[in-house]
Amino acid sequence: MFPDDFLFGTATASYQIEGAWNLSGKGENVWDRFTHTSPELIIDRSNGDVACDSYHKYEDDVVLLKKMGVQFYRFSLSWSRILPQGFAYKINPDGIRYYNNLINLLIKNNIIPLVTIFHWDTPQPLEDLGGFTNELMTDWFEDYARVVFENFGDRVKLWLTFNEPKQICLQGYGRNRNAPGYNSSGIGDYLCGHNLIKAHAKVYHLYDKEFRSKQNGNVSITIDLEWMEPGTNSTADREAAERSLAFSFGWYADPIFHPNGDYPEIMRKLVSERSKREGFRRSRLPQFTKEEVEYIKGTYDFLGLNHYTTFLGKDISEILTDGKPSVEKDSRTVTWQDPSWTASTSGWLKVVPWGFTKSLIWLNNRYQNVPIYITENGVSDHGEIDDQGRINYYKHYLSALLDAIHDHNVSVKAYTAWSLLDNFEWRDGYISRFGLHHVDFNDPGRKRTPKASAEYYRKVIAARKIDGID
Ligand code: PNW
Repeated sequence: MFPDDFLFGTATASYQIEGAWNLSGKGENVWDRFTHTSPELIIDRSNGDVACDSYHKYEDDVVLLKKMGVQFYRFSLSWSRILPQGFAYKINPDGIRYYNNLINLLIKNNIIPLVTIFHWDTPQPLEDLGGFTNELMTDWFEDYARVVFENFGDRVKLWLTFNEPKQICLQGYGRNRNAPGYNSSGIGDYLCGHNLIKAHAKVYHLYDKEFRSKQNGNVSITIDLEWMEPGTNSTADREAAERSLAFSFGWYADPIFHPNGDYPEIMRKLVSERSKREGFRRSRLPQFTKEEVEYIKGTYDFLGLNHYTTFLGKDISEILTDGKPSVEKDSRTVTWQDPSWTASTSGWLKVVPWGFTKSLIWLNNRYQNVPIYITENGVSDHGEIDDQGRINYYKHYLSALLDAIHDHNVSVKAYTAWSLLDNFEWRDGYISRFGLHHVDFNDPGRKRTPKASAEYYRKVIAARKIDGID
């Protein structure tokens, strides 16, 4: 059984579902720009111009949520819909109205809104000034967050500042996989991370200072964790797997959630050493001042976790300094996945339920029993309505979650299935489908059809257990 106060929900993100990319006053964001100028980087050359058209069909979405019986709905705000230029001098009333309508309808239906303030869609005018490589982004993000708290904070009590900083920085600034498409591995990605962590802390303090006493909500950040299992039992590989977790999850989580604050020590040491060998005059990993470490530490009310899959990790002890720097080289590990693990349509996503239990135990130890909200978990396929593979995935991952709760005392408070709808899956366009509901992207009405997994999830939520449900 799931604990009595455990919450079930599902999630989406603005660029992936809303469409209406240039309607009702919305400004251009980096995903608009990226998909319009580099369609060849998207598998099916598609974009989010219309997507699920949830800008016009949010009422239908709420009906689907209601039917599944979820207790909360996680969605994200489009910064450029609210502030078309990115800066807070010009607020778009239609953008505010859209989110007010959605929030009010959710509340009327007894569904708690869990709001992600930023899920990857930076306003283009801010990206033109460097985006997350510009330290002023911390101010611009704070200004945006103030508008958001002022307009929605009377009803929204659960906030996430950022979704998956690691993906934003590694894929967006390090290796040109996601918008905005910088290619600055081992430099731009660290710089992005540095500013993003500061922006998060600033917004947490803003909430504390100006909003918490009246609004009484909870604020955190969502970080994704891919479990790292040692590739062999050797000490070197066991240390490598641990190092890889420090370089992936610890990078973002330690400064905020670890009692010592700051980046993991091993990360500071290895990046600094390698930078020196490469001829850099200073570490490619920026440093927090003592004051900043204290300012950032503890800026959370819970931990938001996205978890999908597991990798194997292996030590590479030789220190090559040829070619481009990279976070992976800095961490002195290589990672891969076991070809025998069940695949999905996402290249990186293999079905490994035990990795979920191990992740949660690891988090519980490292971050001292922090309350955890699972803010994403799910699997991709080709969009079958009878999606037995997805049911199987949820069944086994939920079971792995229950193991963590009951056998290892991990304090998990909520679970979010990604995603409510088939949607624009970033570089995978509309080819990889994560939805509990099928969306017909050839239909101008974007017809939604519940998959078998939606019915399965409904039953799990109603019974609050997984045994005996199929
Ligand atoms: C997440 N990885 O991205 C995002 O938050 C969602 O917007 C997205 O649709 C969903 O997962 C499915 O892709 C991730 O390589 C992308 O481990 C890649 C990884 C993890 C999460």
